[in-house]
Amino acid sequence: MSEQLIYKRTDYIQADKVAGFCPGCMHGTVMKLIGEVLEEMNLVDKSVCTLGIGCCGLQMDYMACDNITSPHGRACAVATGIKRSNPESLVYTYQGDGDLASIGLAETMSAANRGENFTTIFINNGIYGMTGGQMAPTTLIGMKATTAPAGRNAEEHGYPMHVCELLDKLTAPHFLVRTSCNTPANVMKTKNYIKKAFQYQMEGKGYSLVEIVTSCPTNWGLDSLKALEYLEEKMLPEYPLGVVRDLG
Ligand SMILES: Cc1ncc(C[n+]2csc(CCOP(=O)(O)OP(=O)(O)O)c2C)c(N)n1
Ligand code: SF4
Repeated sequence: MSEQLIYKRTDYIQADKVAGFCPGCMHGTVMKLIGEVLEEMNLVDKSVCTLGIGCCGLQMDYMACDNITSPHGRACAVATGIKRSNPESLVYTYQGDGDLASIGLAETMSAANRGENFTTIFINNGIYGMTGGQMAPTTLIGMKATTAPAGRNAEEHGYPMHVCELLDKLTAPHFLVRTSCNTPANVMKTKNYIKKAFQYQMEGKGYSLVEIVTSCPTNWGLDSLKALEYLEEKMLPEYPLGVVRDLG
């Protein structure tokens, strides 16, 4: 009987690597989706990832495509240089919310405002993951962080930042969407959004950002399943899913 291949690991992930992300972390899921999209589009060898600093940057240990780790927050500036000097490459940044929306907000806004022709994959887990749970711009009101042990309060810390909606105030961005990987259906949607963003880039249509609302069970102090519940009950009402802008 001949064998039928029904699933194979994406070539974008090095064959000998086992993911070291915490149980329940969605970085690994998103990484797999990016790999599947690049493979389906035949772009693995043409892709360049500019990584932010944080757990998002751990991807460099696993991926089998060109990548560069940017100084903290500067992934969009680095991607600008790479894409402008290699316009035929598929260039994307992969950044957490501390990296993209805190120390890197200026670079993110400026690249989006210039309509740079690359894609940002933005992992919004509401907290600084790698450094142990400090408050991020996306931390929810009432959510505990090591720098807000009583929970974020608006008076002292301001409000959770909605990156897609902020960028939607700019003229240039082509595609802005917020998605999640909390259910199989949303995993598939996320894959399709990443593919759409990459397609737009290859058609030269300008800046796109795919925000993915994810969990950080370790720094949320929850097990994987409870973290999923928290994501659905608390994160998604604050960060509603859907297309914010699609210029087609
Ligand atoms: C200039 C600079 N400041 C601070 C740090 C310390 N630092 C490393 S990762 C990080 C936060 C990362 O959080 P996030 O972007 O949310 O990514 P995650 O770990 O959740 O994927 C910080 C503050 C650094 N590496 N460089
Ligand atoms: S600390 Fe959080 S973001 Fe980092 S690998 Fe663990 S669960 Fe993922």
